[in-house]
Amino acid sequence: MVDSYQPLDHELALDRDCTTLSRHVFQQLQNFGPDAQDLSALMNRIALAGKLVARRLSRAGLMEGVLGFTGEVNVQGETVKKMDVYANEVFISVFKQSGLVCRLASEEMEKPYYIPENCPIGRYTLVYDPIDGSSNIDTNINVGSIFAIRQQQGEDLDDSASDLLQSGRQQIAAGYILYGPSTMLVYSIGKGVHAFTLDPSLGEFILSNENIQTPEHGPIYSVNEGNFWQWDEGIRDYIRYMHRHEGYTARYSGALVGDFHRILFQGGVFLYPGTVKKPEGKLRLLYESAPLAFLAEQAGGRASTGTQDILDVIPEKLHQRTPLIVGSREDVALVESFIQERAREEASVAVKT
Ligand code: AHM
Ligand code: MG
Repeated sequence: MVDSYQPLDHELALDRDCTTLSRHVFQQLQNFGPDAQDLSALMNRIALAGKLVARRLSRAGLMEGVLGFTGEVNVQGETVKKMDVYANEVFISVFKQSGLVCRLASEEMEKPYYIPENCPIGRYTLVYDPIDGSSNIDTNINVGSIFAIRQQQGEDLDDSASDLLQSGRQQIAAGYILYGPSTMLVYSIGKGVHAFTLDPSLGEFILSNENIQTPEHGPIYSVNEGNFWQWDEGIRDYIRYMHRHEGYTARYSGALVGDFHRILFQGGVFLYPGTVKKPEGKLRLLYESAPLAFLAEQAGGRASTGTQDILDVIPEKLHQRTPLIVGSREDVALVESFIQERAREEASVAVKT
């Protein structure tokens, strides 16, 4: 006869502790002052948006008007999915009620969205990608939302949002929601990186992984190799190196959040380099690369353009794109070494000719 299963103490621990997101923010800041209240409320609002998006995604194939394209093209020149529009609106409506955010800027809106009724009190800006990896939606593969919170500086009376054109080091908080087999919210307020898993029966995000540390090195490289023919030689050299050395394996889902999540936990590197025609690459600095760079650094990893830390890049425009190399310190450095080696060779050829 098989003995009945007796859970071990540590297996019960998560259920017993039930650390919620707002409690976790207060724990980290170790006070209940106004800034801690704000951050806790902001994170709660982001969690609410995540739950609303997750709920719709979980039944997408059964509902009318959820999957497919709207027929429109966004400011990035990309076709818009119905879920992109829905998720963008969810974040707006959730933050309209918050009283805390005066301005939202997203991938789906050419200009920031202002909430004038919040402006006298709400001094924060939310930058976000409502649905990252939206080409995955119609085939029921993971997607995500990426966010960062910045303190609004100045009055922004001319709608220029010029104070957003500052480096990623100005981010107060950053994170993402991953809509995968379970929905997870991963965030940092500059005190490590922490992951919460949505318990659908409670409707709450519960702390599941505290102080995540990315390994110094990992086996995974994550890149769209279909772009090989368009890359600079430095990136091609790196990929050839991957192909010729033992101990590496490729993983690429087409959704940055999912690919980054794997590397955050298991190590390795994600890259979306520029191409010869588009040296700035595809990913957007303010609401894709910089938030993930913030998390990567907080978890002991790195994020680079190939020549500069992502968090040091000062954007010139809201929807600026940037090459992104992010993950374990050693693996990011390896990619950079190939880029820089080629740059040196090209410079020395230029000097000789
Ligand atoms: P999106 O935010 O419009 O979905 O675009 C960003 C996505 C990333 O999630 C992903 O890493 C990349 O674009 C995939 O692009 P590609 O299909 O060119 O590999
Ligand atoms: Mg995106």
